[in-house]
Amino acid sequence: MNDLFDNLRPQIEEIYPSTFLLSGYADSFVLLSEVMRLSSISPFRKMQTPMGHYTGIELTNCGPFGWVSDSKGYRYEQIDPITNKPWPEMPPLFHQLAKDAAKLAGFKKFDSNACLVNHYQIGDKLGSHQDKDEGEFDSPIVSISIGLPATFQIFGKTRSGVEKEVELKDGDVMVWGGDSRLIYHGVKTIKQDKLNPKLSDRYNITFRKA
Ligand code: MD3
Ligand code: FE
Repeated sequence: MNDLFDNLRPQIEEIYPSTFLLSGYADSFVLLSEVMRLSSISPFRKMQTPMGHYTGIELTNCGPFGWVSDSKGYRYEQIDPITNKPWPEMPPLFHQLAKDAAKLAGFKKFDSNACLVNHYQIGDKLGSHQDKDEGEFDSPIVSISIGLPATFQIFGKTRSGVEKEVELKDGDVMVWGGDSRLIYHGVKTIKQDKLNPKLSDRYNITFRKA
């Protein structure tokens, strides 16, 4: 039935097998102020890849485990290599938001222990890759987009050949799990938003079980 409360329920759509988009689910204003506070403790930094290149995107982490990359490879660390201190605590609001979004997508009891924050500026992109540095692949991944829109690309089981493109807007939340946990994915070059020409940044927060 098309009742009055339909537009109060989160809009959830399975856009690819085991890949759920919750449009506008998150309040980016509150999340962004938390991101700014976290990055005053563990600053945004460019990571060195094992190949010796630097990524364009800057990142930081919060929670027990943080994703790092250097000449020795990709891994999760409990100590921030810049501050030599533990990563800042994951805000309870973040942890609960990830848990609630996962539940809406059908993943019960998602207890994330790693929260990665990526910072993109106009011109930045993220090439096709898999997320496979986690200890287990049974838990889903939850991602929240803030700021400039981005085109998210799903390549599927192989590195090339785009199977699906999704526009991720401010406040959108995506949840992956099950069969899609190990798909190749990436983010197309971030462009200026014609509707909002002063907007210059995109942040993406991802929650994982390391
Ligand atoms: C699909 N970040 O940090 S988040 C990453 O927008 C990453 O910053 C992108 O890919 C970003 O690794 C996309 C969405 C995402 C994260 C993990 C996935 C999509 C995924 C794992 C499997 C499949
Ligand atoms: Fe990824």
